[in-house]
Amino acid sequence: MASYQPTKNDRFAFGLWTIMNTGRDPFGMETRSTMNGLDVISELGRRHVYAFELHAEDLVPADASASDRDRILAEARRRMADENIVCVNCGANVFSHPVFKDGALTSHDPKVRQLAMQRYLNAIDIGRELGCNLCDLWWGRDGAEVDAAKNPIEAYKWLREGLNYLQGYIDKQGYIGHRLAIEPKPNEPRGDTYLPTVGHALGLIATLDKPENCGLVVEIAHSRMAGLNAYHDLAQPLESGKLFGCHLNGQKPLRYDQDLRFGAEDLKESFFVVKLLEDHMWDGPRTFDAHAYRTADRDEVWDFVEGCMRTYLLLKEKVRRFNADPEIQAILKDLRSGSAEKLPTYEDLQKASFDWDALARRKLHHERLDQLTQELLLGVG
Ligand code: GLO
Ligand code: MG
Repeated sequence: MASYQPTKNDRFAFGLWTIMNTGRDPFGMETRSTMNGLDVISELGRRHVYAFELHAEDLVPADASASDRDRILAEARRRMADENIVCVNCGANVFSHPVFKDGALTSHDPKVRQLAMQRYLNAIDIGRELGCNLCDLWWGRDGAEVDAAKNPIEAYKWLREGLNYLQGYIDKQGYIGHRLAIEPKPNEPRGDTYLPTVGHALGLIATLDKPENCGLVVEIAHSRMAGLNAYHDLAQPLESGKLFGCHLNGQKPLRYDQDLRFGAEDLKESFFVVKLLEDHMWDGPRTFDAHAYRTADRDEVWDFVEGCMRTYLLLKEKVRRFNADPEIQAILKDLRSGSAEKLPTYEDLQKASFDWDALARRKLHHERLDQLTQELLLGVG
């Protein structure tokens, strides 16, 4: 019987920023105090969370002196060791400060582009010092509202140039195993973001100097914001070895970025997301990138943390039952019979005759299969 109690082996992770979130939104001020990044590391570790992600600036302010930086990082490492929690991604905050108001890597101003790259170099260094090997780039401000002002062709060139430049730094420093990832998002805070979806990001990655060293962090809410199927969006990079990270949360489709607790919206899709990661034994961290509701106080943020992990474990147990359910498995076996058949030669295929009517009459049992899935999720199966 599953206990639904998280353990370090579940490889759950949270972004530091998710716990530090104060409930502020575009129309309202904070509803709870923030938390120091170091304390977040300790609190997550105590709650059996395996890892954390961060923007370097969540821990080390951009204007920190060299000695403050070193002191903070030493303290972070001490807390990580005390609570047995690791760091799995360190990116940069190149979206909050007004200097990035019209983009970071794609700003028209070369000084702003350089500043953004300096922040990313800093994030790679800090990530290294915290023992992680990923720099996830979520370029919140790299996009546009006024198309008259910006040229997307130029923007894509600058993104490629920026990624190649960062890769050059990783190579020059000899940071073996350190990788880059793009986290696509269709909009918000910009009206339109460059590289809005998984497919767009994969397309750009293929044109990099070292495409093998750049992958994706897929956030399921971002797929839903674009009206896409998050399960499918995760599957494509997973299939091609490009899934370097995932951000799990809840989101109503085609809306502003809601960052709801994992599973709080669209349980069925969340189930298939868990099924995908578990069935394929994806070995990366299950990172939650969401916030407690604005109505939550500081204590309730921990309810949100527990809720994300518990829902994942509940869905994982449903996956186990789905995979063990005789009726479901019999339908799947029938559906897939023959599906691994190899392609014939061109000559054989050209000569082959097909029984169109029999093929079209084949029973697929989708009604029954989906109902069984539904019942399982509703606690009947
Ligand atoms: C915002 C993004 C953001 C990124 C983070 C990664 O919508 O999801 O939270 O995941 O900046 O470093
Ligand atoms: Mg994210």
